[in-house]
Amino acid sequence: MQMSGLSGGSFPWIRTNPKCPRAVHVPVKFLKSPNTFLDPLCMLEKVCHWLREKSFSAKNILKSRIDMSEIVPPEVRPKPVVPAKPPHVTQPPTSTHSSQGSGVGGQGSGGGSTLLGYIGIDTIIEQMRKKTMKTGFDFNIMIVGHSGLGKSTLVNTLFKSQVSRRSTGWSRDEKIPKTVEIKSVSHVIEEGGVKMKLTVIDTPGFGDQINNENCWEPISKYINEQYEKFLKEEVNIARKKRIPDTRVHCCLYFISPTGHSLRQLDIEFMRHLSRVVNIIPVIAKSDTLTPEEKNEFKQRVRKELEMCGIEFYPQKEFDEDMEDKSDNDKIREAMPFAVVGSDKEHQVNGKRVLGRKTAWGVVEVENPNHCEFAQLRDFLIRSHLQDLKEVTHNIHYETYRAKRLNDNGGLHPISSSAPNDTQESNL
Ligand SMILES: Nc1nc2c(ncn2[C@@H]2O[C@H](COP(=O)(O)OP(=O)(O)OP(=O)(O)O)[C@@H](O)[C@H]2O)c(=O)[nH]1
Ligand SMILES: [Mg+2]
Repeated sequence: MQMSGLSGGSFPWIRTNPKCPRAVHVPVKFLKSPNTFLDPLCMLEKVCHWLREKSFSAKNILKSRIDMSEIVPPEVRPKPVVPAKPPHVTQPPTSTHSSQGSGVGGQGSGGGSTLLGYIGIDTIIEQMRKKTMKTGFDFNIMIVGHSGLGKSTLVNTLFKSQVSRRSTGWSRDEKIPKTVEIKSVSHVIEEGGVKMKLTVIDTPGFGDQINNENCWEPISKYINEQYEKFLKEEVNIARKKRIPDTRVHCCLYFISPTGHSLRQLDIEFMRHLSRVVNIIPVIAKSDTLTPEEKNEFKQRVRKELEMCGIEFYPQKEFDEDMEDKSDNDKIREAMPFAVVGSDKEHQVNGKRVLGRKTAWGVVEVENPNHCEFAQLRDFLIRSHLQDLKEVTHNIHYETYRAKRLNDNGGLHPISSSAPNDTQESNL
Protein backbone atom coordinates (compact mmCIF):
# COMPACT_ATOMS: atom_id res chain seq x y z
CA MET A 1 0.00 0.00 0.00
CA GLN A 2 1.39 3.36 -0.96
CA MET A 3 -0.23 5.47 1.69
CA SER A 4 2.82 5.96 3.84
CA GLY A 5 5.15 8.90 3.26
CA LEU A 6 3.99 12.41 2.71
CA SER A 7 5.47 13.07 -0.65
CA GLY A 8 5.18 11.09 -3.85
CA GLY A 9 3.26 7.80 -3.87
CA SER A 10 -0.47 8.29 -3.78
CA PHE A 11 -0.10 11.95 -2.76
CA PRO A 12 2.12 13.59 -5.33
CA TRP A 13 0.64 16.99 -4.65
CA ILE A 14 1.89 17.01 -1.07
CA ARG A 15 5.28 18.66 -0.67
CA THR A 16 7.30 19.40 2.39
CA ASN A 17 8.18 23.02 2.80
CA PRO A 18 11.90 23.64 2.20
CA LYS A 19 11.92 26.52 4.65
CA CYS A 20 10.27 24.57 7.40
CA PRO A 21 10.59 20.80 7.12
CA ARG A 22 7.85 20.24 9.68
CA ALA A 23 5.38 22.18 7.59
CA VAL A 24 3.59 20.24 4.93
CA HIS A 25 2.59 22.29 1.95
CA VAL A 26 -0.71 21.11 0.50
CA PRO A 27 -1.91 23.08 -2.51
CA VAL A 28 -5.30 21.41 -2.28
CA LYS A 29 -5.81 23.02 1.07
CA PHE A 30 -9.52 22.52 0.98
CA LEU A 31 -8.96 18.87 1.80
CA LYS A 32 -8.03 19.81 5.36
CA SER A 33 -11.21 21.18 6.75
CA PRO A 34 -14.29 22.83 5.35
CA ASN A 35 -13.53 25.87 7.46
CA THR A 36 -10.40 26.54 5.52
CA PHE A 37 -12.33 27.97 2.58
CA LEU A 38 -13.55 31.11 3.85
CA ASP A 39 -12.79 33.42 1.01
CA PRO A 40 -15.18 32.34 -1.71
CA LEU A 41 -13.73 34.32 -4.56
CA CYS A 42 -10.17 33.15 -4.13
CA MET A 43 -11.11 29.62 -3.18
CA LEU A 44 -13.58 29.07 -6.00
CA GLU A 45 -10.97 30.29 -8.40
CA LYS A 46 -8.39 27.98 -6.85
CA VAL A 47 -10.65 24.94 -6.86
CA CYS A 48 -11.70 25.53 -10.48
CA HIS A 49 -8.07 25.87 -11.39
CA TRP A 50 -7.20 22.74 -9.47
CA LEU A 51 -9.96 20.68 -11.02
CA ARG A 52 -8.95 21.91 -14.46
CA GLU A 53 -5.25 21.54 -14.09
CA LYS A 54 -4.86 18.47 -11.93
CA SER A 55 -6.59 15.99 -14.14
CA PHE A 56 -4.54 13.47 -12.22
CA SER A 57 -7.12 13.70 -9.44
CA ALA A 58 -9.30 11.08 -11.05
CA LYS A 59 -6.20 9.03 -11.70
CA ASN A 60 -5.26 9.26 -8.05
CA ILE A 61 -8.69 8.22 -6.94
CA LEU A 62 -8.34 5.16 -9.12
CA LYS A 63 -4.81 4.60 -8.00
CA SER A 64 -5.79 4.52 -4.34
CA ARG A 65 -8.51 2.01 -5.23
CA ILE A 66 -5.88 -0.13 -6.81
CA ASP A 67 -3.72 0.24 -3.73
CA MET A 68 -6.65 -0.66 -1.47
CA SER A 69 -7.41 -3.70 -3.59
CA GLU A 70 -4.09 -5.11 -2.55
CA ILE A 71 -5.22 -5.31 1.06
CA VAL A 72 -9.00 -5.65 0.87
CA PRO A 73 -10.20 -9.15 -0.02
CA PRO A 74 -12.47 -9.20 -3.10
CA GLU A 75 -15.53 -10.45 -1.21
CA VAL A 76 -15.64 -7.34 1.08
CA ARG A 77 -14.79 -4.81 -1.61
CA PRO A 78 -17.75 -2.49 -2.25
CA LYS A 79 -19.31 -2.69 -5.68
CA PRO A 80 -18.87 0.48 -7.70
CA VAL A 81 -22.11 2.38 -7.80
CA VAL A 82 -23.01 4.93 -10.40
CA PRO A 83 -25.42 7.37 -8.78
CA ALA A 84 -27.96 9.18 -10.85
CA LYS A 85 -27.09 12.76 -11.60
CA PRO A 86 -29.31 15.11 -9.56
CA PRO A 87 -31.72 16.91 -11.89
CA HIS A 88 -30.56 20.41 -10.89
CA VAL A 89 -26.95 19.74 -11.85
CA THR A 90 -25.97 20.53 -15.41
CA GLN A 91 -24.04 18.01 -17.46
CA PRO A 92 -20.37 18.27 -16.55
CA PRO A 93 -17.73 17.84 -19.24
CA THR A 94 -16.93 14.15 -19.65
CA SER A 95 -13.96 13.31 -17.45
CA THR A 96 -11.40 11.23 -19.16
CA HIS A 97 -8.23 9.92 -17.72
CA SER A 98 -5.75 7.26 -18.44
CA SER A 99 -5.77 4.52 -15.91
CA GLN A 100 -2.91 2.24 -15.11
CA GLY A 101 -3.65 -1.27 -14.04
CA SER A 102 -7.15 -2.60 -13.57
CA GLY A 103 -9.09 -0.06 -11.52
CA VAL A 104 -12.70 0.79 -12.13
CA GLY A 105 -13.23 1.48 -15.78
CA GLY A 106 -9.63 0.54 -16.45
CA GLN A 107 -8.95 -0.84 -19.86
CA GLY A 108 -5.66 -2.46 -19.29
CA SER A 109 -2.33 -0.92 -18.70
CA GLY A 110 -2.00 2.57 -20.12
CA GLY A 111 -5.47 2.51 -21.76
CA GLY A 112 -7.80 5.51 -21.61
CA SER A 113 -11.18 5.35 -19.92
CA THR A 114 -14.16 7.49 -19.04
CA LEU A 115 -16.01 7.77 -15.72
CA LEU A 116 -19.10 5.60 -16.00
CA GLY A 117 -21.43 8.29 -14.77
CA TYR A 118 -21.78 11.50 -12.85
CA ILE A 119 -20.29 11.38 -9.35
CA GLY A 120 -20.85 14.95 -8.23
CA ILE A 121 -17.32 16.02 -7.31
CA ASP A 122 -17.90 19.44 -8.82
CA THR A 123 -20.66 20.23 -6.29
CA ILE A 124 -17.95 20.78 -3.68
CA ILE A 125 -17.64 24.31 -5.02
CA GLU A 126 -21.27 25.06 -4.18
CA GLN A 127 -20.92 23.35 -0.80
CA MET A 128 -17.90 25.49 0.01
CA ARG A 129 -19.63 28.64 -1.15
CA LYS A 130 -22.56 27.99 1.19
CA LYS A 131 -20.28 27.32 4.14
CA THR A 132 -18.27 30.44 3.44
CA MET A 133 -21.38 32.57 3.25
CA LYS A 134 -22.40 31.28 6.69
CA THR A 135 -19.09 31.55 8.51
CA GLY A 136 -17.38 34.56 6.94
CA PHE A 137 -13.65 34.97 7.37
CA ASP A 138 -10.99 36.98 9.17
CA PHE A 139 -8.35 39.15 7.61
CA ASN A 140 -5.77 40.98 9.68
CA ILE A 141 -3.61 43.66 8.11
CA MET A 142 -0.84 45.63 9.80
CA ILE A 143 0.50 48.98 8.60
CA VAL A 144 4.05 50.03 9.42
CA GLY A 145 6.47 52.78 8.41
CA HIS A 146 7.81 56.23 9.18
CA SER A 147 5.56 58.78 10.80
CA GLY A 148 3.19 60.75 8.57
CA LEU A 149 3.59 58.59 5.44
CA GLY A 150 -0.16 58.17 5.01
CA LYS A 151 -0.51 54.72 6.60
CA SER A 152 -3.85 55.31 8.30
CA THR A 153 -5.15 57.12 5.23
CA LEU A 154 -4.19 54.32 2.82
CA VAL A 155 -5.86 51.60 4.81
CA ASN A 156 -9.07 53.64 4.84
CA THR A 157 -8.71 54.08 1.09
CA LEU A 158 -8.26 50.33 0.58
CA PHE A 159 -11.45 49.40 2.36
CA LYS A 160 -13.37 52.51 1.34
CA SER A 161 -14.24 53.37 4.92
CA GLN A 162 -12.71 54.69 8.10
CA VAL A 163 -11.32 51.30 9.12
CA SER A 164 -8.31 52.78 10.89
CA ARG A 165 -10.68 54.29 13.45
CA ARG A 166 -12.57 52.59 16.18
CA SER A 167 -15.89 53.99 15.11
CA THR A 168 -16.84 54.52 11.48
CA GLY A 169 -19.07 57.44 12.40
CA TRP A 170 -16.34 60.01 11.68
CA SER A 171 -16.92 62.67 9.15
CA ARG A 172 -14.64 62.53 6.10
CA ASP A 173 -13.62 66.12 6.79
CA GLU A 174 -12.15 65.31 10.18
CA LYS A 175 -8.41 64.92 10.16
CA ILE A 176 -7.01 61.43 10.84
CA PRO A 177 -5.26 61.59 14.22
CA LYS A 178 -1.60 60.66 14.57
CA THR A 179 -1.20 57.02 15.58
CA VAL A 180 0.59 56.85 18.92
CA GLU A 181 0.32 53.20 19.98
CA ILE A 182 -0.16 49.79 18.39
CA LYS A 183 -3.89 49.69 18.05
CA SER A 184 -6.05 47.02 16.47
CA VAL A 185 -9.46 47.99 15.22
CA SER A 186 -11.93 45.41 13.87
CA HIS A 187 -14.86 45.93 11.58
CA VAL A 188 -17.19 43.49 9.88
CA ILE A 189 -17.43 44.35 6.22
CA GLU A 190 -20.06 42.64 4.08
CA GLU A 191 -20.10 42.51 0.31
CA GLY A 192 -22.21 40.24 -1.91
CA GLY A 193 -23.40 38.32 1.16
CA VAL A 194 -19.84 37.49 2.26
CA LYS A 195 -18.75 38.77 5.64
CA MET A 196 -15.16 39.67 6.36
CA LYS A 197 -13.99 40.52 9.84
CA LEU A 198 -11.24 42.98 9.02
CA THR A 199 -8.76 43.90 11.70
CA VAL A 200 -6.42 46.78 11.02
CA ILE A 201 -3.35 46.92 13.24
CA ASP A 202 -2.21 50.51 13.04
CA THR A 203 1.28 51.19 14.41
CA PRO A 204 2.90 54.46 15.45
CA GLY A 205 5.27 55.85 12.83
CA PHE A 206 9.01 55.29 13.16
CA GLY A 207 11.45 58.11 13.22
CA ASP A 208 9.95 60.18 16.03
CA GLN A 209 12.45 58.99 18.62
CA ILE A 210 16.02 60.24 18.89
CA ASN A 211 17.21 56.66 18.90
CA ASN A 212 15.21 54.53 16.49
CA GLU A 213 17.35 51.46 16.95
CA ASN A 214 15.29 48.31 17.45
CA CYS A 215 12.05 50.19 16.96
CA TRP A 216 10.78 47.14 15.08
CA GLU A 217 10.87 45.12 18.31
CA PRO A 218 7.39 46.00 19.65
CA ILE A 219 5.96 45.09 16.26
CA SER A 220 7.77 41.77 16.16
CA LYS A 221 6.59 41.13 19.72
CA TYR A 222 2.99 41.84 18.75
CA ILE A 223 3.16 39.42 15.79
CA ASN A 224 4.66 36.63 17.91
CA GLU A 225 2.10 37.18 20.66
CA GLN A 226 -0.67 36.47 18.16
CA TYR A 227 1.05 33.22 17.11
CA GLU A 228 1.40 32.28 20.77
CA LYS A 229 -2.28 32.95 21.42
CA PHE A 230 -3.24 30.74 18.51
CA LEU A 231 -0.86 27.99 19.57
CA LYS A 232 -2.21 27.97 23.13
CA GLU A 233 -5.73 27.55 21.80
CA GLU A 234 -4.58 24.86 19.42
CA VAL A 235 -2.92 22.65 22.05
CA ASN A 236 -5.92 22.79 24.39
CA ILE A 237 -7.60 19.42 24.78
CA ALA A 238 -11.01 21.04 24.48
CA ARG A 239 -10.11 23.40 21.72
CA LYS A 240 -12.61 25.72 20.16
CA LYS A 241 -14.28 24.68 16.94
CA ARG A 242 -13.04 27.89 15.42
CA ILE A 243 -9.97 29.39 16.99
CA PRO A 244 -10.16 33.17 16.83
CA ASP A 245 -7.49 34.19 14.35
CA THR A 246 -5.66 37.35 15.32
CA ARG A 247 -2.46 36.46 13.46
CA VAL A 248 -1.15 39.16 11.16
CA HIS A 249 -1.78 37.99 7.60
CA CYS A 250 -0.09 40.89 5.91
CA CYS A 251 2.17 43.77 6.85
CA LEU A 252 2.09 46.77 4.52
CA TYR A 253 5.45 48.46 4.86
CA PHE A 254 5.53 52.13 3.83
CA ILE A 255 8.70 53.44 2.18
CA SER A 256 9.31 57.20 2.15
CA PRO A 257 9.18 58.67 -1.36
CA THR A 258 12.68 60.08 -1.08
CA GLY A 259 13.67 59.07 -4.62
CA HIS A 260 17.07 58.10 -3.20
CA SER A 261 17.32 54.75 -1.52
CA LEU A 262 15.98 52.79 1.41
CA ARG A 263 16.86 53.97 4.89
CA GLN A 264 18.83 51.74 7.22
CA LEU A 265 15.75 51.43 9.40
CA ASP A 266 13.66 50.17 6.45
CA ILE A 267 16.25 47.52 5.72
CA GLU A 268 16.57 46.48 9.36
CA PHE A 269 12.82 46.25 9.79
CA MET A 270 12.20 44.21 6.68
CA ARG A 271 15.21 41.99 7.33
CA HIS A 272 13.90 41.03 10.78
CA LEU A 273 10.21 40.91 10.03
CA SER A 274 10.17 39.20 6.63
CA ARG A 275 10.93 35.95 8.43
CA VAL A 276 7.83 36.12 10.58
CA VAL A 277 5.18 37.86 8.51
CA ASN A 278 4.19 38.53 4.88
CA ILE A 279 5.68 41.93 4.07
CA ILE A 280 4.32 43.96 1.18
CA PRO A 281 6.44 47.08 0.66
CA VAL A 282 4.74 50.14 -0.87
CA ILE A 283 6.08 53.55 -1.86
CA ALA A 284 4.00 56.05 0.07
CA LYS A 285 2.76 59.43 -1.19
CA SER A 286 3.87 58.66 -4.73
CA ASP A 287 2.14 61.83 -5.96
CA THR A 288 5.29 63.59 -4.79
CA LEU A 289 7.42 61.80 -7.43
CA THR A 290 7.47 62.29 -11.20
CA PRO A 291 6.84 59.12 -13.26
CA GLU A 292 10.58 58.85 -14.10
CA GLU A 293 11.62 59.34 -10.47
CA LYS A 294 9.04 56.79 -9.43
CA ASN A 295 10.28 54.12 -11.87
CA GLU A 296 13.93 54.66 -11.00
CA PHE A 297 13.15 54.58 -7.29
CA LYS A 298 11.17 51.37 -7.63
CA GLN A 299 14.04 49.69 -9.45
CA ARG A 300 16.53 50.85 -6.85
CA VAL A 301 14.39 49.60 -3.98
CA ARG A 302 13.98 46.18 -5.61
CA LYS A 303 17.73 45.94 -6.16
CA GLU A 304 18.53 46.95 -2.60
CA LEU A 305 16.08 44.45 -1.17
CA GLU A 306 17.59 41.74 -3.33
CA MET A 307 21.12 42.68 -2.30
CA CYS A 308 20.13 42.53 1.37
CA GLY A 309 18.47 39.14 0.85
CA ILE A 310 15.06 40.44 1.91
CA GLU A 311 12.17 38.41 0.53
CA PHE A 312 8.88 40.20 0.40
CA TYR A 313 5.49 38.65 -0.34
CA PRO A 314 4.81 36.78 -2.66
CA GLN A 315 7.98 34.85 -1.86
CA LYS A 316 9.45 32.99 -4.85
CA GLU A 317 10.02 29.81 -2.91
CA PHE A 318 6.31 29.41 -2.18
CA ASP A 319 5.05 29.60 -5.75
CA GLU A 320 2.93 26.50 -6.17
CA ASP A 321 3.22 25.81 -9.89
CA MET A 322 4.28 27.39 -13.17
CA GLU A 323 1.09 29.42 -13.52
CA ASP A 324 1.52 30.75 -10.00
CA LYS A 325 5.13 31.58 -10.73
CA SER A 326 4.38 33.46 -13.91
CA ASP A 327 1.56 35.47 -12.23
CA ASN A 328 3.70 36.21 -9.20
CA ASP A 329 6.74 37.13 -11.30
CA LYS A 330 4.68 39.90 -12.92
CA ILE A 331 3.65 41.16 -9.49
CA ARG A 332 7.19 41.00 -8.11
CA GLU A 333 8.46 42.98 -11.11
CA ALA A 334 5.84 45.67 -10.48
CA MET A 335 6.54 45.96 -6.75
CA PRO A 336 6.83 48.01 -4.62
CA PHE A 337 3.57 49.61 -5.70
CA ALA A 338 3.72 53.39 -5.66
CA VAL A 339 0.48 54.46 -4.01
CA VAL A 340 -1.55 57.50 -3.13
CA GLY A 341 -4.14 57.44 -0.39
CA SER A 342 -7.17 59.56 0.24
CA ASP A 343 -10.51 59.09 1.89
CA LYS A 344 -11.96 62.24 0.37
CA GLU A 345 -14.21 62.24 -2.66
CA HIS A 346 -14.01 64.78 -5.49
CA GLN A 347 -16.04 65.42 -8.62
CA VAL A 348 -14.12 64.49 -11.79
CA ASN A 349 -15.88 64.49 -15.18
CA GLY A 350 -19.23 64.21 -13.45
CA LYS A 351 -18.15 61.24 -11.32
CA ARG A 352 -17.31 61.09 -7.61
CA VAL A 353 -13.83 59.67 -7.15
CA LEU A 354 -11.48 59.22 -4.22
CA GLY A 355 -8.52 61.52 -4.70
CA ARG A 356 -6.30 64.36 -3.57
CA LYS A 357 -7.14 67.80 -4.81
CA THR A 358 -4.14 69.89 -5.76
CA ALA A 359 -3.82 73.33 -7.37
CA TRP A 360 -3.34 71.67 -10.77
CA GLY A 361 -6.01 68.97 -10.59
CA VAL A 362 -7.16 65.90 -8.74
CA VAL A 363 -4.85 62.92 -8.20
CA GLU A 364 -7.29 60.03 -8.52
CA VAL A 365 -6.30 57.10 -6.35
CA GLU A 366 -7.95 54.49 -8.59
CA ASN A 367 -6.67 55.90 -11.86
CA PRO A 368 -3.78 53.67 -13.06
CA ASN A 369 -2.28 56.65 -14.89
CA HIS A 370 -1.97 58.50 -11.60
CA CYS A 371 -0.70 55.81 -9.23
CA GLU A 372 -0.61 52.08 -8.54
CA PHE A 373 -3.21 51.97 -5.80
CA ALA A 374 -5.61 49.89 -7.92
CA GLN A 375 -2.88 47.33 -8.62
CA LEU A 376 -2.13 47.03 -4.93
CA ARG A 377 -5.83 46.69 -4.07
CA ASP A 378 -6.40 44.01 -6.72
CA PHE A 379 -3.37 42.04 -5.62
CA LEU A 380 -4.04 42.30 -1.92
CA ILE A 381 -7.78 41.75 -1.86
CA ARG A 382 -8.93 40.33 -5.18
CA SER A 383 -6.23 37.83 -6.04
CA HIS A 384 -3.99 37.04 -3.05
CA LEU A 385 -6.05 37.47 0.11
CA GLN A 386 -6.56 33.74 0.62
CA ASP A 387 -2.94 33.01 -0.23
CA LEU A 388 -1.75 35.55 2.34
CA LYS A 389 -3.74 33.68 4.97
CA GLU A 390 -2.41 30.34 3.83
CA VAL A 391 1.24 31.43 3.81
CA THR A 392 0.71 32.90 7.28
CA HIS A 393 -0.73 29.63 8.53
CA ASN A 394 1.41 27.11 6.67
CA ILE A 395 4.75 28.90 6.73
CA HIS A 396 5.09 31.67 9.32
CA TYR A 397 2.87 30.24 12.03
CA GLU A 398 4.14 26.72 11.38
CA THR A 399 7.74 27.90 11.77
CA TYR A 400 6.85 29.61 15.05
CA ARG A 401 4.92 26.57 16.25
CA ALA A 402 7.66 24.09 15.40
CA LYS A 403 10.31 26.20 17.10
CA ARG A 404 8.16 26.83 20.13
CA LEU A 405 7.27 23.17 20.60
CA ASN A 406 10.84 22.05 19.99
CA ASP A 407 12.42 24.62 22.26
CA ASN A 408 10.31 24.39 25.26
CA GLY A 409 9.72 21.82 27.90
CA GLY A 410 6.67 23.69 29.15
CA LEU A 411 4.18 23.85 26.32
CA HIS A 412 3.41 20.25 25.45
CA PRO A 413 0.84 19.51 22.84
CA ILE A 414 -1.73 18.17 25.26
CA SER A 415 -4.21 16.86 22.77
CA SER A 416 -3.64 13.52 21.17
CA SER A 417 -3.71 14.94 17.66
CA ALA A 418 -0.85 14.48 15.26
CA PRO A 419 1.64 17.37 14.97
CA ASN A 420 0.40 18.46 11.56
CA ASP A 421 -3.25 18.07 12.31
CA THR A 422 -4.73 21.44 11.38
CA GLN A 423 -7.20 22.99 13.73
CA GLU A 424 -10.57 24.22 12.70
CA SER A 425 -9.49 27.75 12.46
CA ASN A 426 -11.10 30.71 10.87
CA LEU A 427 -8.74 30.48 7.91
N1 LIG B 1 0.59 63.94 -0.69
C1 LIG B 1 0.05 62.96 -0.03
N2 LIG B 1 -0.35 63.13 1.25
C2 LIG B 1 -0.94 62.10 1.89
C3 LIG B 1 -1.13 60.84 1.28
N3 LIG B 1 -1.71 60.00 2.17
C4 LIG B 1 -1.91 60.72 3.29
N4 LIG B 1 -1.44 61.97 3.15
C5 LIG B 1 -1.46 63.05 4.13
O1 LIG B 1 -0.38 62.81 5.06
C6 LIG B 1 -0.76 63.20 6.38
C7 LIG B 1 -0.55 62.03 7.35
O2 LIG B 1 -1.44 60.98 7.04
P1 LIG B 1 -1.70 59.76 8.02
O3 LIG B 1 -2.56 58.80 7.30
O4 LIG B 1 -2.19 60.23 9.34
O5 LIG B 1 -0.24 59.22 8.17
P2 LIG B 1 0.30 58.10 9.16
O6 LIG B 1 1.40 57.43 8.46
O7 LIG B 1 -0.81 57.26 9.65
O8 LIG B 1 0.88 58.99 10.34
P3 LIG B 1 1.29 58.51 11.83
O9 LIG B 1 0.09 57.89 12.43
O10 LIG B 1 1.71 59.76 12.51
O11 LIG B 1 2.43 57.58 11.69
C8 LIG B 1 -2.21 63.64 6.28
O12 LIG B 1 -2.24 65.04 6.19
C9 LIG B 1 -2.71 63.03 5.00
O13 LIG B 1 -3.76 63.77 4.40
C10 LIG B 1 -0.67 60.67 -0.08
O14 LIG B 1 -0.77 59.60 -0.69
N5 LIG B 1 -0.10 61.77 -0.67
MG1 LIG C 1 -1.46 56.77 11.55
